[in-house]
Amino acid sequence: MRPTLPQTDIYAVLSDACSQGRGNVETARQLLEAGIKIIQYREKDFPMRRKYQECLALRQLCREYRACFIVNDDAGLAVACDADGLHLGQDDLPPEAARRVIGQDMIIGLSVTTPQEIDKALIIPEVDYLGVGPVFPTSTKLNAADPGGIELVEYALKRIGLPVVAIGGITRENIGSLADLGCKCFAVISDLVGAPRIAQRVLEIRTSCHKYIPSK
Ligand code: 3NM
Repeated sequence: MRPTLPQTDIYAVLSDACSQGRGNVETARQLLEAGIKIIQYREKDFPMRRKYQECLALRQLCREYRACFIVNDDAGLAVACDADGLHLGQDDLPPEAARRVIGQDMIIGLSVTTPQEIDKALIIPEVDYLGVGPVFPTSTKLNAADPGGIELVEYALKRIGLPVVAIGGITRENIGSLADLGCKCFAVISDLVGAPRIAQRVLEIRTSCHKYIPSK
């Protein structure tokens, strides 16, 4: 049976370039040790063999910590490393095609950047959660769409139907404005994996939305 996205606060997206030299596997280990329950692998420019090897190590770590492991973009890589989920952008394989590759037992997430894309995504049965953003300006994603602001997240939350993961420029300073809307899951790269001390940053981010989110 297809798993569901864990109901948790922080959705960590790894980035070797942001990781202060720790690398993805050590960063993930520290995130998992700090209680993070969703880890996404997103390295667009690495050679496939490197991606595969890192994903195998991350897959193993996520199993040990009972966390959900999601691969960005690449359905073949997701299958090869037995990921729990695949995250797709609007220019990747369409969710129905990706489902044929990955089978029924993997979560599919879809990035949406506008209200129109949200409406369309909500009627695609293969999609299990929405990545909504960028909410705020971000320099981490090249060619990111214009920020939709917290209004974009508010729109997605009001439509109901699928879990909403807010993404893009989210930091411990602005996360409260999203939590105020009732948003429960936040994908963070630079403010999380770029922190000098991961465990402390997880605590800081969680504290910023603590009264809304059960911290697990
Ligand atoms: N996807 P940071 S924004 C990977 O809007 C990604 O779909 C986005 O990085 C989207 O937390 C983004 O450092 C980058 O801003 C998020």
